This record gives sequence, C-alpha cells and structure tokens, in this order.
Amino acid sequence: MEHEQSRRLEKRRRKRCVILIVIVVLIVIVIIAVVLGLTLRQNKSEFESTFLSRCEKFNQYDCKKVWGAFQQAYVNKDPCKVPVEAYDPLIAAAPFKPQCNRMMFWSKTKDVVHGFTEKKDCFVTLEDTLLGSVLDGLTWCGKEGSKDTFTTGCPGWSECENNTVRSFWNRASAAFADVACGDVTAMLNGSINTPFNPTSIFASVEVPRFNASRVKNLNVVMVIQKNNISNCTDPSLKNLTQVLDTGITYSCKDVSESRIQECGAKPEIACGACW
Ligand code: N1C
Repeated sequence: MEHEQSRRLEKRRRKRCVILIVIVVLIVIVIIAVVLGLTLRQNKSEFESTFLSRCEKFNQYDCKKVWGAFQQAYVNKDPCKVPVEAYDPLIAAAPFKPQCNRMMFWSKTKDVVHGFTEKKDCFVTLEDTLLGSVLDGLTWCGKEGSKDTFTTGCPGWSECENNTVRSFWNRASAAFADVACGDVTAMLNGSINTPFNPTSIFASVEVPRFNASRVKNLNVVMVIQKNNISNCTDPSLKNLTQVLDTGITYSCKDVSESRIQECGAKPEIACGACW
C-alpha cells in the first residue's frame, strides 16, 4: 500500500516537473520570439522611416506609393535574383525629369562632385533626384518567404551580379542617362589608372544611353591631384569617344581638385565658367 502510494506520489511529482519544464521552455520561446520580432520590425521600420522621411523632403510625390513600388522590386525574393527590370515600376512611380545643360555624371569622384554641387547650384546629380537621394548610402534586400526588408546580411557586389542594390543603381542610372539633354558634364578621376573603366556604371550604363537627338556635348572634367596618374590624354578615353552616339561632341579638360573647390566657394562665378 505504502509502496503504491509513494509510486503515485513520485509519478505526480514527475508529471509536475515535466509540466514545469514545458512551461519554462514555452516562456523562453515566447521571449525569444518577441525579442526577435521586435528587432526585425525595428530594423524594417527604421529603413522604411529613413526612406519616407528622405522622400517627404521632395513634396511632389506620394511617398507611400513610391515605397510600395520600391518594395515590390525585391521583397520575398532571393537577393541575388533581382534583375534590373524589377525596378521598372519604381522608376515609373518617380520618373526623372530632364534638366538640360545641368546634368552631372561621375565615376570614382563622388565626394568631389557632391562637395561641389552642395555648395553651388549649378549641376544636378542622380543623388539630387528623389530616388537617388532616398537610397544613397543605403543597403537593403529581401528574402524568399519573408515580407520584410533586411539591412544586414545582404549579398555584396562580389557575391552576385543581380543583387538588390546593384540592380537598383544600374536601373536608376540608366533612367537618369535616358533623360540627359543639352550640355552634359561628367567628372572622372585622374588619380586612378583607368578613369573611364568599362566595368563602371558610367561607362557601361550611362554613356551608351546618351542620345544624340537630346545630348549636344559631353564635357569631361578630369579631376587632377598633385601627383595624378591619368589626364585627358588617357587611352581609356578613346573607348569613351567610340561608345558615344555619333553626333554628340566630346571635350575633356584637366582641372585640379583645388580649383574645383575654389569654384564651389565662389558664388559670383558663373556655372562651369570657372574651369
Ligand atoms: O560605377 P560608377 O561610379 O561609374 O557610377 C557612377 C554613375 C554616376 O554618374 C551616377 O549617375 O552612376 C550613377 N550612380 C549614382 O548616382 C550612385 N550613387 C551612389 C551610380 N552609383 C551610385 N552610388 C553607389 O556608388 C552605388 O553603390 C555604386 O555601386 C557606386 C558606384 O560608384 P563608382 O564606381 O564611383
């Protein structure tokens, strides 16, 4: 009898123990899920709020709609399988407006160019447009089976060609070059071996899209430092003239970086006349 009772007691104790363990495990799972959910959501809303707040500075756009068009390009997709065309609806939602004689292109000279354009209202770069400014400096991607936007762990340029970010810049640069008109300016880097590099977006996407029916001249400004490696005589520029649509005239001028900075600092000097 006694033996039977203690066995029952033992059984009950074990049962309680199991229940307790199950409860503890469940609580831990719930805590992990909540923390994970919160951090993921935080990430998502942080990216979304950066996107929306940068977008809202532009006034004329329905930013919620632009955000929707943007998301459909990569959400729930393998981040290595986002083709350039995936961004077509985004470009259609926020099209580029032609700004003849003011459009500035660049390759490996981002800081010099923006240092200049920020100070002087002479040129418009892709980063001055809605899409360029909203996404400049950001990283984003989606994942198959997820509705979220991720900002870490996204594949880079070396991992796959059709990655989320690269395809965006290719698509946006193509659309920006499509509307180029009049006198077009491009700043190239004289401190590197191949200022007109066939793998760059400028050489592979933008220059081939300049259309002679719209673009009159392409004026290259070769940004030169004291001990520069290349200048306007660089052989890579031969390729540029070959790729350029016949009918577009080409010129190139070596300009020191300090001169460009001076030009930016002098508001009284007319645009472009400074170099
Ligand atoms: O490959 P690049 O330069 O030749 O591309 C620059 C070229 C410019 O004329 C812009 O119109 O293409 C456009 N563009 C951007 O505006 C831009 N903003 C930020 C291309 N890329 C841009 N980025 C990021 O810099 C993006 O991540 C891309 O990979 C780099 C390319 O810079 P680069 O090699 O100096």
